[in-house]
Parts: sequence; structure tokens; C-alpha cells
Amino acid sequence: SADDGYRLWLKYDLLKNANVRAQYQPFTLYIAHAATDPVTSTAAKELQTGLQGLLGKSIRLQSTASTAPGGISLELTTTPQPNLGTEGYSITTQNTRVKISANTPSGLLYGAFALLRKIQTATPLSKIPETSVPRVQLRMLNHWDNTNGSIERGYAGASLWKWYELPETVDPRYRDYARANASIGINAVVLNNVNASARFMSREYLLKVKAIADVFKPYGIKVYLSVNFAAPRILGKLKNSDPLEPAVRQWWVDKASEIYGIMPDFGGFLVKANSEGEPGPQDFGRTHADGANMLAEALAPFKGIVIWRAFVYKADPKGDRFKAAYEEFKSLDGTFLPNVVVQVKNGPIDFQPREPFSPLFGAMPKTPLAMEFQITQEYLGFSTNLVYLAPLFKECLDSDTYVKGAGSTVAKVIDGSLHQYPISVMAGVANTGSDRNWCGHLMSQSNWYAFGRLAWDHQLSSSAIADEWIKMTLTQDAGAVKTILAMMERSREVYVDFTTPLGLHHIMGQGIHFGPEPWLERSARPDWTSIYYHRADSIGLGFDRGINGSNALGLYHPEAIKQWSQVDACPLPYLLWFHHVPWGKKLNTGRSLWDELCTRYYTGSTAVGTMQREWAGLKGKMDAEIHADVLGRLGAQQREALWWRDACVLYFQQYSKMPIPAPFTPPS
Ligand code: GCW
Repeated sequence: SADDGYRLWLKYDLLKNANVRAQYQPFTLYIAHAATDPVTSTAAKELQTGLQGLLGKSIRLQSTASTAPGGISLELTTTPQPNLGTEGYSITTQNTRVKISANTPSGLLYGAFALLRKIQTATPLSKIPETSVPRVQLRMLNHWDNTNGSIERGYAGASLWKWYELPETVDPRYRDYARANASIGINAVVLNNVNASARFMSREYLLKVKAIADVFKPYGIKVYLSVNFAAPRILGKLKNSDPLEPAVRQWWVDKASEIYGIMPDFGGFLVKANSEGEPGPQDFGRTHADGANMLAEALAPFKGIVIWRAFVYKADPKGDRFKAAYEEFKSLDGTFLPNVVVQVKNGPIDFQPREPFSPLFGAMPKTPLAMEFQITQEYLGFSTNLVYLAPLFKECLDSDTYVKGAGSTVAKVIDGSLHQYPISVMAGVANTGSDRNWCGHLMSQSNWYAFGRLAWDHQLSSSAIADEWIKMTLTQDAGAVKTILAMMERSREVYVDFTTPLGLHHIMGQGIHFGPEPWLERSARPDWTSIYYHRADSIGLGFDRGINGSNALGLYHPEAIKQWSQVDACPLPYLLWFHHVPWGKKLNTGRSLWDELCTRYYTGSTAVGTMQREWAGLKGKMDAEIHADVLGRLGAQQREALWWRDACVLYFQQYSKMPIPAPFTPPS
């Protein structure tokens, strides 16, 4: 039913297997907690609702910790346990008692959801005990939602936030949203688009924001806002927004105290400045650091932070956009105040189906760098394509920067362990909207889920995450789980194959970033054309970023460079990111570049047909409406895959002048 999609992975229906249910009976007689704070109460109530549903019996809540057998107790440590950090938890079992302990109420909340997840996925009793501590402090969603209810790059309906109705009307859906986030460990949310309206700094909007923040608070979630750097001029009527101008600095100081007067728990600011036409400090000849530090100073008395984005590039057709963020930010390392974080997109260009990791990771040891992933599928087929993103996230996190020797992974940069960053952040651009099932494509719920789980623990495997998500969301039928898991695991590679194989990038339809448009030669910006990126000519294909080309490769550590610099040794997924390769060049698959390219486009689009058939075979194994909806979307994906294949193969063939290899030639 439609309701099934709404409930996401939080389906606490009666566990079907009575034997499985029975194993949990001895310790689910009551839930005890002594604390009276709202977050602990949420934990207790969630546990109660969840377990009553899963086990089909009533479980009482009691407000005092009890030594009586047969219960679950939520216990705050009396002296802080270093091994539990601020938000970690431990679940222990002793005879017929289960104890969840944590140093803070948030830890109890995450422990409660962990226990629920285990029971929901029918985990054997012996595997219930666990200690888990998040590796990243701020596990954050970035919404690109506008005041008018639209969402930039949103494919699941309108914004969840009903600004006009707020603060008087508070949609109950805000609570459901908070609950879903808390269940996967997300503790921070930026409500509005980084292309920010200055109105969010007005008192009118701050009161609306507070109404949402109040709903999120019992779920351990703090609210942040994107700010428009020109707000002092736009709202404050100052003559400019120059960060070194005393009146401007004072405006932000006053604004910060106004905000914290309204919301004492406010998290801080996210800023897109001097990027794609947004205002910023460079408008006044100042640096990113001047701008960030001005805001950081204003927020510091309240322990707020500034997250300053590094997504910048110049419109230079001769330059290489790949290098832009590095060139603007690297030299600023060490000049930011301690409450500033610089947020970097996973790759150097822009959320493509595959990118090498951004060369900034590892290059700014004195500045906490945040990861910005995109959960919404801007370049990955919107909400008609089944693409499980955990393998993409993991590929980046597991990449080795080598900056402190082998094993200096991007994950260790982000979690702060490599450079001892005092703040750590992983952000994901949200894929939620007002659609009944939140994400448009039911399967895209897995990307929200996986993002949260990886932000908590980047060492989880993508298949382990998919496995729990499938069992919580779709089905526990062993055969079906296996089929869906395999489909999810290869889905991203399939998408890469039929859109941008072998390291092609940025050849999609221009304005809306959908469908193929490799022939795009002119655009508002010279570095937004397709030909700028693929560089097809009579000789070959791909962007030479080696020493004879743009030398973007030179931005990486020498060990990292080695893996990509030799055309013969470069892994095929990255080949055309770094090399201009002759059409006839023999690759390690035994095929020429041209034949390999065609093979990818053809096998990739055929694989979508296979997914469709496999999914059709799952009929009866899950909710009928969900099954039918996903099947329909796979049909649309099939149509898009053929469009991509034919458009790209025929376009590039003008340059290769070679025939489509035999296995793919239609019978005449
Ligand atoms: O991916 C691009 C998008 C823009 C977005 C920008 C950014 C919010 O196409 O829509 O703007 O990135 O990340 O700032």
C-alpha cells in the first residue's frame, strides 16, 4: 500500500516467525529508564512502540531503573565512559536483562534504534550485544529547499517544509522525518538551499525555523541554515557585505545573538560563496577565509560553526575545472578560525556517476574538511533509475590519498583521525520530498539509509547495509533478499556503463542534467559544454590531465598519481578522466577503446533489462504496490538506457569512424 512506502525502513510489523519472536520474549517485559530528558523519553517510547509491533505484545514503560529480570533498561553512565564517546552506546545482555548504556541521551537513542534494528532483522540473541561509537561527529543532511517550496535538484515532489504555514501549523510529517533520521544516526540538518534566500535570516523565518527545530530536538537533531553572504546588504540595508567592514561584522554579531536568543541549540551556518554567481567575500577583494572567519567570530560565543563550501570554479575554457577548488583553497590552509569547516564535494567536478576523489582531501591538514556527498540523484537518473549509492560513497571513502603513507584514506581525512581535526562532518544532499514514499523511487530510500549508516560508521560494507535495509523495508524472504542485494550492488556500475563508461563525465543534458547530450558545444559557461569534458576528436577520446595536458594529476600525492598516470596501467573506470586515448588503442580487456566503449554502452543497457526481469520475478515477495511501482520505474530506466546508448555510440562514432562491434550490430 502507499502507506508501506511512507513507513520507510521503520516497519515494526509482527515478526512472522514465531520461534524468532519467542527468543526475545524473556527480556521484553518492560522498558526502564530513570532519565526525564526528552531524548531519552523518545528512546524509550520508540523502543516500546517498535517492540510491541514486532513482538505483538504490550510492554510497559517504567520510569525507574529496575533490577527485576526480564526488561530492557536505558542507563546513562554515572561517570563518562571514554569508550562510548559522546554519542556511542553499548548493548549488553545478562540472563534475561538487556542494558543499553551511553554517556548521553543521544547515545541511548541510537542504542534503542540499534536494538530495534537487530530484532527487526531477526538477529540471533547471541549477536545482540554490541558497542558502537560514531566515527564522524556531525552526520548531516543538506536540503536544497527553497522558500517557495521547490527543491533544487529534487525529484520527489515539493519541499517537506511548509514555510507559509509555519510557525502556526506544524506538519506531523516533520516528526516522522526526524524519527527516520535519528534511526540512522543523523544528528544535523541544514533546512534550506545553499543558493540561499536572505529571508532565512529574517526574524519572520527564524521563528518558522524554530518551530521545526523544536520538533527535531527530542530526536537529537540540530538545525543549521544556509546563509546568503549578502544578507547584511539585502536585509540589513547596509551599503555592502564586505567582511572587513565593521558595520557588516556587527550585523552578523547581532544576527547571531538574535538567532541564539530564539534557538539556543542552533547548529550554525552553511555557506556557498563566490560560486555559480552567489555573493561572497571576493566581491570585495577579500578571501574565503575573511568571509568564513567573520561568520565564525559571530557564532563562536554560542559554539556555532561555519561550514564553508569549496565548490568553486572559473569559466575558463583553457583551464581545467578539476583544479579550481584546490587552487582557491589549498593556500588558505591554516588561516581559518577553529570553528570553521570547509566542505568539499567527493569528486573534483560535480557529483558525476564516477569521479576520482577530490585532490583537496589530504591537502589541508590544518583545516577540518567535511565530505559532501549527493544523495539526490542529480546525475544518476533522478527518480526513475535504480542506483544504490553506497558503493559510490565507499569507493571515495576508501580511496587512498597517501599523504601520510599508504592507508591514508579519504575516510580518515573526514573522520578527523588522519590530521586530528577537532570537528568532523559528513554531509549528504538530501533526496527527500513530499512524495508519499519520500524519495520518489522507493529504492532511493536505500540511499538516504546508507548515507546515514556510513556517516555513523564508514567501515560498514555496502552489502551489509543493503542487506539490513532490504530486510527492514522490503522482504525477509531469503531468496528475494539475495536477488535484490545483487541487483543493488551492481546497479551503480550498470548506470555508469550505459551513461559515462571508462571515465567519461559531464556529457548529460545541460540545463536539467538529465539524459545524454555529448554534442553540446555552446553553453552559458565554456566549462559547461560536453565537448570540453570528453574531448573527442579523430584521434581519440578523453581529457588529458597528465603532464602534457592540464596536469591536474599533479595535485595528488606522488603515490596516488602513480595509479592513474600511465595509460596502460590506469584502471579502466578512470581512463578517460586522465588520458586522451586513441580509438584503436588495445585495452587490457583485449578490446580497442572503441570496441570497449560500445561494449559498455550495450551491456549496460542490456543489464537494465535483466534487472527488470529479475524484479518481475519477485512478485508476491513484497508489498504489491511497491513491487509494481519499482517495476514501472525499471521500465522507464530501460527506455533511458537505450536513449543514452544510441545517442552516445552514434555521436562518438562520427569521430572514431569505426563500426559498432559485431555482437551488438542489429541483424539486417
Ligand atoms: O551540482 C550543481 C547543481 C546546482 C547546485 C550546485 C552546488 C545548489 O547543478 O544546482 O546548486 O551544484 O552544489 O552548489
